[in-house]
Amino acid sequence: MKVVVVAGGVGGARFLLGVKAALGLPPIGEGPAESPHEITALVNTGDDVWMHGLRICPDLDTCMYTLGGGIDTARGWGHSGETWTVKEELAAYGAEPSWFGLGDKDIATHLIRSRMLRAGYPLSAVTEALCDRWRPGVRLLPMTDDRVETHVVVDDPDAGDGAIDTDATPGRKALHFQEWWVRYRAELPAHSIVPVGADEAVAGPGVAEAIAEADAVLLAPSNPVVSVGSVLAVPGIREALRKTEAGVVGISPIIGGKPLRGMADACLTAIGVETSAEAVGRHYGSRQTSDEGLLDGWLVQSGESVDVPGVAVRAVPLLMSDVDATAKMAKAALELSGVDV
Ligand code: GDP
Ligand code: FO1
Ligand code: CA
Repeated sequence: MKVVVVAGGVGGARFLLGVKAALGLPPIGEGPAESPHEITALVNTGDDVWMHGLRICPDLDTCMYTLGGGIDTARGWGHSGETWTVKEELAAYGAEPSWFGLGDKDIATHLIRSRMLRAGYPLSAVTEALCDRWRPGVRLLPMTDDRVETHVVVDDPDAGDGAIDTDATPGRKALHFQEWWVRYRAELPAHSIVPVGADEAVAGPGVAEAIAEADAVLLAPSNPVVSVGSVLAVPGIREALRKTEAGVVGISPIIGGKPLRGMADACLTAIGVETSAEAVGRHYGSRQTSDEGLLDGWLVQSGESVDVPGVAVRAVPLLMSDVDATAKMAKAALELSGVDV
């Protein structure tokens, strides 16, 4: 069976562990060579950023390390058993940004990626090369090989400090998503969230084909704005999802009106969508009854009563507390999409 999963970082990666388990594959590492199943993740690259001359791809790395068995599970990003010597040395030089920490082991990944990108390899080829080591057992495809970076427009936090406005509106500033998310913990109200470069981007190699050939397409319980939303902003991807013969099913990252971790509520507020499973389902919309909609099915938490016109809604336990629970949830999503598991 060919399963395509649209994914961000932690929510996407943990969900992929469950999709693998639901198909009888080992959640971590590679499955048997002769497996009849092929899982492809279309991964958000809007979080990506250059720092200290290194290209960081947080969501791709979170998926790669999680599925390859190298993630720091408590943090949800970076390596397990990490050390921070380089970070401390950079701090001793006063090097900025000081609010973003790169671990020593993680830096090796960024060094290889940056060297390959500078040598002219596209991000998709670089990711494949990195996955030769980590063997995630899932084909990880960047949504695009082009540079797309999410920016967040806020009231300038340094206004009055002699700061120069970079945005056309006086007093406003566009921050890279990482600065808004990590430095300011999404506490600066966002006027807008923009995947800069997405309009001119082209879907990465294999992305459109994977969607067209899929038996099932799942939207992971990832951030609907800055993870799934960024993937959908790449021209052609939404259209491919609307056209595929596979059923398309989303899983709500919102339970009881709250995101499970992170600040997805701040992102939803910025685009005028309420933080509820129903509002996010309606935001994705129906493939059958709306012009731009994506969903045939929408999974929400047991006990929640949700109506999304034109979409089959099912309520099941949505807490990814361990791989077994996540596998049950992934199985429910696959069944709702119309395939037998
Ligand atoms: P990020 O890129 O690391 O922020 O991760 P994603 O965008 O892939 O996923 C973030 C989302 O995962 C958050 O909005 C959470 O609400 C959601 N999430 C995290 N854990 C769970 C869980 O156990 N169940 C569900 N349904 N959603 C979860
Ligand atoms: N998140 C943090 O909250 N603080 C950090 O210093 C930080 C460093 C970092 C380095 C590499 C990487 O791949 C991810 C990192 N993250 C960090 C997580 C990440 O930037 C965010 O959670 C997101 O991009 C949202 O998905
Ligand atoms: Ca992310």
